[in-house]
Amino acid sequence: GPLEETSLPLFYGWFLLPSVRERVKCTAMDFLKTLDTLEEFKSHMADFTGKAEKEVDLEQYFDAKTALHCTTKFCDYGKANGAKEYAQNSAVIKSYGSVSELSLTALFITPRTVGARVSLTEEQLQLWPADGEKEAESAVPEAASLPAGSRAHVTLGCAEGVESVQTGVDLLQILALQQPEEAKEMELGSLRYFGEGRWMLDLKEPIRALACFSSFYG
Ligand code: 2AM
Repeated sequence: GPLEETSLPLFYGWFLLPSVRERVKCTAMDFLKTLDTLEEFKSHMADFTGKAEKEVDLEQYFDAKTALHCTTKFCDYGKANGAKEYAQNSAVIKSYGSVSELSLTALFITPRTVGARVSLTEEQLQLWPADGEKEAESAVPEAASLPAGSRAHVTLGCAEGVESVQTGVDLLQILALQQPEEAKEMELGSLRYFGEGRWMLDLKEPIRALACFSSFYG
């Protein structure tokens, strides 16, 4: 009936607690500011602008997100594949409303998105959907062969006209590439360029972010 159809959320995920949200946003802003001034980044500016000489202000380039979260299952109010099964999963029911610590281990940017990579614990992986990576196979053919949880991330910002679902795709794309040996050591960690405007900063100190496992109806 109609009640059943509307009882599933838009998505499930871990929602960063308000106190950590600001800290994560500040770190992301620092990252963008630093990147913007790096000669290495400037030499690949055309990836973002299409023109070699044109400058880009990364803080303006991305539309920052406010309600920071790490999506586990996109249910689309029940229309998505496996939504109902996910909602009925005993681990999901048991963990609903509980707070755990997310480990943000890297920051990445592409001409489309900026995000933080989340490294899930074994316990957190119980809440990760079986098709989490495979779903992105049409965009990233190697996705299905990456370890479960590879797609886990927090979307920090999107370029104009880009939907946030792109962030996980961008992350999987970076992970599917061979990691370049050359890295720039920075205060926050090691920065690597993956071509086509894709950069990843592996954090020396992961950001530990408390988050509540819950769902969003919109
Ligand atoms: P995100 O997880 O990269 O931020 C509402 O749109 C939320 O669900 C967003 O957080 C978004 O991306 C995520 N989302 C939207 N469509 C999705 C999809 N097809 N698969 C996985 N996550 C999706």
